[in-house]
Amino acid sequence: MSASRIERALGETAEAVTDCLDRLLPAPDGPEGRVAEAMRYAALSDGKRLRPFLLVTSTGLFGVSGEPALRAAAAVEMIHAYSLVHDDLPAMDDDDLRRGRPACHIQFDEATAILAGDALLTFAFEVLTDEATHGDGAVRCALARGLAVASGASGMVGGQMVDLLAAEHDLDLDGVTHLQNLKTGALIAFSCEGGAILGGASAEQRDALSAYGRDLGLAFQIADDLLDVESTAAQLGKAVGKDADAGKATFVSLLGVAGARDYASELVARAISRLELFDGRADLLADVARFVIDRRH
Ligand code: GRG
Repeated sequence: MSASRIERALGETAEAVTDCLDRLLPAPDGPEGRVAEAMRYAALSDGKRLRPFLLVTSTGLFGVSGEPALRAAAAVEMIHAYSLVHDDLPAMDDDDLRRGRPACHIQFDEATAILAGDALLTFAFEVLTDEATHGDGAVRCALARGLAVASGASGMVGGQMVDLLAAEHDLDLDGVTHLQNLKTGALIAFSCEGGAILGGASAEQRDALSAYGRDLGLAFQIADDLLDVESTAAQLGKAVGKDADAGKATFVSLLGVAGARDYASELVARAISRLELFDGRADLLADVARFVIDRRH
């Protein structure tokens, strides 16, 4: 599949998931309406919707599509949007620009941004545990548990903690890999495994998708590090070069540009090899893995 076809597939899912988010997110109403406004500002802004694409495409492998897949994908994107809102706060990365426009705390204010992040986090679980996502309570419970583990102290939040301390710790390759597996990788891996849960996959299929997601998550982060040194803020719609300025180790600082690129390609090849048991039916996941390291934003 050519780059433009995978871009088109990503675009179609992005549109459907954004439409689902728009339908699900509360409309601003009453004295508390400002938090709904900030939630919508953060979640409906232009993102690649990579995690929703992974979830919808993985679910599709098992013949499940439509509203259940879109709702689960929207829940994952809510968690991602919350993490970006909180990451941009002055107490964390202190960034003014996100997705090419003012960060949530600049557009609103810090307290509103904290509340909007909190509300996106909790609303994700409200959506996931609703019967409209899946009729079987055990499936809803497995989805909620998986997303909680990926987002919490042993996943994304834990990774953010390591990241905040990284400037003082001189991390080596194992240290940076651990940080990024938690901070970025866990949610990407869940996006793939969540599709297996929602689709009723076998344990073997679920493990394969989870392993694919872990390799892809790391490759995605290496590509992000490469974009960070090779692009401008205007191209990415967010600040660049902050890790280097803060003296934090990255895959690029540890391996060099060529070494990081080679490592990302190796991870993508390994990710794709995890899909062999789907006999060619997971071609779209193979294509998106290649796209992740070739992307320009
Ligand atoms: C505050 C709990 C908490 C966590 C923050 C994910 C994260 C942890 C911070 C984001 C900071 C960052 C730039 C991480 C690098 C990789 C990454 C997650 C980039 C943003 O994801 P994309 O490229 O963004 O998928 P879009 O805007 O396309 O959705």
